[in-house]
Amino acid sequence: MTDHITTVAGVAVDTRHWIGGARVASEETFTDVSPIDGSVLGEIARGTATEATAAVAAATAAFPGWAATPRAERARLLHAIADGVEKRLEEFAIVETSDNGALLRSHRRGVMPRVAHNFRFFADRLLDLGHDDFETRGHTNHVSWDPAGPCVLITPWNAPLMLATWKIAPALAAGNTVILKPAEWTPLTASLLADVTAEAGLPAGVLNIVQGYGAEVGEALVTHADVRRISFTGSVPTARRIAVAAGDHLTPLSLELGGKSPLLVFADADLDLAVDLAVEQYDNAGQVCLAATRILVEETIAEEFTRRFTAKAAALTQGDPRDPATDIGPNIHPRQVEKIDGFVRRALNAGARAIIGGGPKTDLGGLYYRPTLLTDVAQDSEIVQEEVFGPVLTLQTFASEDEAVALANDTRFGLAATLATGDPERAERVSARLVAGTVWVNCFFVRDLRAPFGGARQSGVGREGGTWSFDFYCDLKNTVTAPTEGVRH
Ligand code: TXE
Repeated sequence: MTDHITTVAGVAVDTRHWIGGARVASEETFTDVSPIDGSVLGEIARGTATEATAAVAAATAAFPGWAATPRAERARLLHAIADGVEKRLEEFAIVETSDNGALLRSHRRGVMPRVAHNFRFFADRLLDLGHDDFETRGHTNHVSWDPAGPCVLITPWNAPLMLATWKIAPALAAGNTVILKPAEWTPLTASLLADVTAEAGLPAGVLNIVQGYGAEVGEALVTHADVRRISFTGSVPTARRIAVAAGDHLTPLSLELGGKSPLLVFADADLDLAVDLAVEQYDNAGQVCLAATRILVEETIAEEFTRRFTAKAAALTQGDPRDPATDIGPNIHPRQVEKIDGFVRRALNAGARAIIGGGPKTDLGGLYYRPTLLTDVAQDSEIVQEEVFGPVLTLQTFASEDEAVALANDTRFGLAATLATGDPERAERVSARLVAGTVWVNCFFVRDLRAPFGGARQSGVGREGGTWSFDFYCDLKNTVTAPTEGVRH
């Protein structure tokens, strides 16, 4: 590493913040380590309240100009950013894989194209955003979508750039300026994005990125008086702290949090499809907020389901996420693996039985956890109620549709639910009764940016996606104009 540039898989990445269109260093740094092999990827600028204040000041200064930029020009710039991401897609993909350990093939085929699509979608959506005009006793009501101001976006490590751009794109499209704080375990692709936005011609201060720890720089951002929106994806305990901090200035919040989503498999389901859906929950080594980690199977087919699931899961390959043959890579950090293993150990001690897995895959080094399926678990036990965020699923059975729905909804979360059934009427009946922000019927992870996204209960507050993103990132204004001639009321 020289002059604040580190080289990751041949790609040069700046390790400093990006504030007001310039690279800014901090006195201190933190070490970014790859979960693939523990190698050091770089020494990253460790932000404090000083950098947080500077970033909010830059975003505040840039706001009037960006807010006044015509929609068509904002949209053009967002498309130019998407072009830049597509041009450097391979670099984004390999740097993200090095940093968070998710599969390179997923980053290439799915995630990074989606990052570009985030910009394109919200650029086009902005142009479609209508104005609502109506009349009241001869007066005109004109409803406009006004930009809100500087937005703080705080993102996690499980899908770093995907989740960051899913917030950045609508915030910028709406005419706001942004301060992004990426997760400290995955700082790199955000820094590459800063380069792309500069190349695309985004004006200085419209997008700012500060690196560092939540308690240090994150806290300083969410308590700042000039911030007009906070959007956060992460854990429930951190969300609580952010909500309390945001309360000081009553800053509007959008919170996308964890889940403990169910997969309901009815006896009338296509069993092979149901098994595929269940095995898919090990994707990204289980580090997916939407993952259906509680498998609920109708008791008459439980034995056959388990037999087929075990065979299918046994065929999964664990290893280096850069290898195209790998299905499951490492988990993100030793602390996470310890946490995952703690959940599993306590469940086993409480009487659970591991149908597969049940511990780390030690021959691959410390960060790989064996895909695990636990049964004989009580509904009120920790393993059924708490988010593990690793490749750990539980299996429970039900005797009736009512029992299935009751088990599915017996959780403090409500992010998503998946059901496998061959009966469309049952699908309709059951979906209507499930408490969840998204319900998938005979499918999983089909996501359209036009749809509202978010969670019920402690899985979140508010919805983003499509027009709902603009609802959140805009201050809606109604201007009422009296007729030029006529009555006053
Ligand atoms: O999350 P945190 P962690 C869940 C998952 C995981 C657990 C812990 O169960 O095991 O959370 O992960 C920033 N003010 N999810 O500890 O702390 C932090 O720097 C402002 C589910 O990594 O929520 C990072 O950028 N910001 C989730 C971001 O918050 C603060 C994805 C997320 O970190 C802050 C990730 C503070 N006081 C974890 N403290 C999902 N919904 O997908 C921390 N941060």
